[in-house]
Amino acid sequence: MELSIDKILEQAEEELERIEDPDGIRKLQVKYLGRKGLVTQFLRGISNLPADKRPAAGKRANEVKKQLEAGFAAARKRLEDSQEATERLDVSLPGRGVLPGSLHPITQVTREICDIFTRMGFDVVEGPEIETDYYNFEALNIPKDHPARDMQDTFYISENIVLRTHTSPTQPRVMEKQPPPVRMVAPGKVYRCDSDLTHTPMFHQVEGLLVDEGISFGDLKGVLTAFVHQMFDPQTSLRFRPSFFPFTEPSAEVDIRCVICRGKGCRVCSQTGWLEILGSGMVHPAVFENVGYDTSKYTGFAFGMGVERIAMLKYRIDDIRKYFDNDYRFLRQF
Ligand code: 2NL
Repeated sequence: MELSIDKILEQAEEELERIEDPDGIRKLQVKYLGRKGLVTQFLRGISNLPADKRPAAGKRANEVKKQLEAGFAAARKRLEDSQEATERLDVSLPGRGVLPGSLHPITQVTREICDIFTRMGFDVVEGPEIETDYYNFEALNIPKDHPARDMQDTFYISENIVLRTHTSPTQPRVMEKQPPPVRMVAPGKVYRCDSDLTHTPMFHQVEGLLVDEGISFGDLKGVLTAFVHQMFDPQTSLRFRPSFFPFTEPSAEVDIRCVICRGKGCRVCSQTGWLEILGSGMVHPAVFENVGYDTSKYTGFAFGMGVERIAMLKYRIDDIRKYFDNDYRFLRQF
């Protein structure tokens, strides 16, 4: 008998205390109470003891066996209880709140712009972001040597396919399909090979077009003034400044009194007191000829604006990249 039965008990209890998984309990049980287990072997060895020692040894061994069996059962229960405690569902806990989503500020401003024109009778039309050279440039009277056509400025997919650089190609697509009158705005994403503090390679525009008999520059001024007064403040002053676009003649850029300094001059308006917010003009007759409109009967005006720029002025954001970071702390404010 290498180990007295009490030594075996002491060792087993020590090991049992350190057990942390059911598998460990099973192994211990085999080690002590299995067919070749230490307690079992001790019991078998009793017959080799002197006759007068056998009864006491047998009695003690059976006590130890019972005590160990109880110990294993207790250890199993201890493990089960702690597992249950970690897995148990506390139905009294308050639920996890669902954060309400909201539209991206650029989406909100795009819709606000379109809504103002919708109330004036314009339709909202969306066109493809992947365009042909024809609709993006040719139909709009942008000549082959125009700098906007440069690989440096335009994303070319192939020789004749580009990522649209403005939403204007939507307009000849519409005009080709329907005779005047046309009143439409074209919102959407546009792409230019440009990325720095004030330019992102993708940004958003809303362009507008109105064609009918007898449309004049006065109509352009009236519609764009109504737009500015609804988008910003009804008191906002506007200024129409001569400009040039290949697709309009005459062309005008529209400035508004600086919303930050109200005309005194500040960093945002580069001390001029004015902010440029959109480009516009009377549709060039070459554009009408390209879509088969009778230039002796119809005239029209068109305009285009950058949504990020309008949104920056409206919400006084000083860095265009904030619209593209998708930082929840920024977005939740809208
Ligand atoms: C700007 C200037 C402009 C147009 C866009 C247009 C479209 C057709 C015919 C004539 Cl189909 N013009 N669009 C006209 C003037 C200016 O955009 O600064 N955009 C951000």
